[in-house]
Amino acid sequence: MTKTSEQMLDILDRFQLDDKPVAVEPFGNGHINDTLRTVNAQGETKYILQRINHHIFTDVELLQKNIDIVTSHIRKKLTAAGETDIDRKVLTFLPARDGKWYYFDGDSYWRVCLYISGSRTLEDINPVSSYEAGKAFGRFQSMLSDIPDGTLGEIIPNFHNMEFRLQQLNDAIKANTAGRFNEVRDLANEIGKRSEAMCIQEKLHREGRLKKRINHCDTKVNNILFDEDGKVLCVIDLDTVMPGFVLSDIGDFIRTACNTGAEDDANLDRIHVDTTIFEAYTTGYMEMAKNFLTPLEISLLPYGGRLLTYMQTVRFLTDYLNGDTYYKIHSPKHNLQRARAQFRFLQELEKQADGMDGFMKQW
Ligand code: ADP
Ligand code: GN1
Ligand code: MG
Repeated sequence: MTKTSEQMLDILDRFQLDDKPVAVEPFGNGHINDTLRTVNAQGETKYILQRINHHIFTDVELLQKNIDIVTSHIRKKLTAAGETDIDRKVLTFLPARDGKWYYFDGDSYWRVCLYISGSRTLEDINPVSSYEAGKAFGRFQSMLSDIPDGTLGEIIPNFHNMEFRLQQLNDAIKANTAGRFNEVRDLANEIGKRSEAMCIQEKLHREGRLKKRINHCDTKVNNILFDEDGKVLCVIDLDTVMPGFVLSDIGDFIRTACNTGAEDDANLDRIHVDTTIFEAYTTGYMEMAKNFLTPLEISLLPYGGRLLTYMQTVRFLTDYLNGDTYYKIHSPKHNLQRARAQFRFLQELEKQADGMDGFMKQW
């Protein structure tokens, strides 16, 4: 349900805030939650207000508990490392007046965090910012690596489980709820050809050769805040931080940052791989992560890019077949356009696979 500005200001008033917002504005372009920023009487932004998509994050209590564990843990690590300006280096959520980390208005769930001042997201990443991003995600994983098993709940079960995602696609094909299968038969065939090669993580895990670690699980470029000088301030969008395979995080970064086109590019000829972004990211990432990764994980990192791109093709296509029930869409065939663009990027990554896999040999 759409809310008026007045209703949103009323929602903000349910939180323990020091500053008084007088207006809210839509902000960011995520596919799941609704993000707004506040404006005070001086025209300054102090807070981010988000409506949590509780159809996807069905256990909001667990969601916010996980985020509290993660942000408190990082804060402790940053303090111990003698970092300054910590409020700009980790997200700070603010409690509601009743002490909870969210407010339920009878219809939607809301949360508020501090707006990180002087921050921006980069749409066009270059090798320097990519190297910084690699260090940031390596450090992020490393800081979370000592959270004991079982502490964080698996907020969306099987989130990056490829076998499960293929099962969902097969179910969607069988049900053909929206009557769209004929239109996507070609793409479904291409997906089918690669299914075995794309499920090796689950197989390696069953054989005891690949363990689960705490990952961010949504390392899109726009989930990193940079300062004016292109240095990383903070990793944001912590909803999906949970145990998973380490390839997820480098994978989603390759998927979004190394693509010379857009995630949903209508012009497939714009889609190529910028390998300089991959090399810079991997160099930064390995500086932080090589002490905890196994040789098998290191060799598989570029495969992570192919895997996450394949997975995203499958997820967008599944949603298209189901009649667009998961991702926000901005045109009737948006999910199909996204799926086709992701598949083209996968084909481009496949062409570069030998070079990218070979780059890992130096470690
Ligand atoms: P979504 O789940 O919809 O992707 P995000 O938490 O990633 O939501 O927020 C969407 C956008 O809002 C981000 O890409 C970033 O530009 C901006 N943003 C989110 N949180 C903050 C913050 N604390 N400070 C500054 N900008 C933020
Ligand atoms: C969603 O919320 P956002 O836009 O950062 C999705 C990711 C997908 C991504 C594709 C909870 O991320 O898993 O990779 O869209 N988040 C969830 O762009 O499903
Ligand atoms: Mg985001």
